[in-house]
Amino acid sequence: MEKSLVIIKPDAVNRDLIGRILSRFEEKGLKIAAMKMETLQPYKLKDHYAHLKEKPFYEELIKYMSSIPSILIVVEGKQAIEVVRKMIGPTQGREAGPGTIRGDFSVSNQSNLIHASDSTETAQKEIERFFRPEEIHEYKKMNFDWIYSKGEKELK
Ligand code: IDP
Ligand code: MG
Repeated sequence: MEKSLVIIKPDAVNRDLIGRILSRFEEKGLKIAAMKMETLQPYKLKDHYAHLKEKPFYEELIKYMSSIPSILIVVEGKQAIEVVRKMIGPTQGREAGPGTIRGDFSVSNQSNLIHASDSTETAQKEIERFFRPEEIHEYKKMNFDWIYSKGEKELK
């Protein structure tokens, strides 16, 4: 099944939103395959945000993201990458719709609480950037048969 990298960012940790954000993924029926707390080092963040190197907010972004610990999570489920991106909402907190994580808890374009992978390629790279293979867990959940129907078996 598909895996996505989620980061509960320093602003969410600071605002006591770890539990509420994590609950959303559990309630949706997604599986937590890995999870840890880490203060992200600038060298890793520079890799992670390489696509934004030329942006005027880049330095501030690296500073904010490395300021205090983040929660790193690998979320697993059928079409998890797209499902999670929909759950977090668009980048700009003020534009994110109610019901999305950013829409419900953020009014900022930078302090937007959460990161999630945006494609299959980036998800794989991002998971490898932040997790060692042995930190990712394969296990059977009791409620699995109630979360997907038999007909969805072929979905990745
Ligand atoms: P995403 O997190 O929704 O995928 P990206 O464009 O990949 O958005 O940007 C990564 C992060 O950079 C955002 O989540 C946000 O924290 C920050 N960011 C993006 N655009 C701006 C901006 O215009 N001003 C300040 N920070 C920004
Ligand atoms: Mg992005």
